[in-house]
Amino acid sequence: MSGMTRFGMSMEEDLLDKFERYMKRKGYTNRSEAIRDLIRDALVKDEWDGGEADSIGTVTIVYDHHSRELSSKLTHSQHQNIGQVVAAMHVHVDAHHCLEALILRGKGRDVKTLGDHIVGTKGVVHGQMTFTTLEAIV
Ligand code: NI
Repeated sequence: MSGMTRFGMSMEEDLLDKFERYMKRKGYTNRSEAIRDLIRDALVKDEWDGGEADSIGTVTIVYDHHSRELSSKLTHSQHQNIGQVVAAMHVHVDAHHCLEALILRGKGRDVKTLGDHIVGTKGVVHGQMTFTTLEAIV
């Protein structure tokens, strides 16, 4: 990490009030740290969109395991992309539902394509993906 540089910033009062409330809700006590986190988030998103950077995506899905075809499709997707699925955790949530948390790694574009495919598989009750890249933030 490089040294810190100070810089001034101007902002409308209304916007600052909203930002202060956002910081309080998120538990920030330091305005600079809150702004740094927002900038890191924007840079990660930008790199992700660029598609080439080494990226890590976390995909969480919930599905009904009674649908054999769905379980089989989801397992098939993971085996077909074995190099990109670096970890998988399966939790039996209740009598019907399973939750899977998958860690995907590869070029941003490829990770996003696979994650979107898994989340969008018909029968997935809920799914979401978060992502990060090291190049943008370290
Ligand atoms: Ni299960």
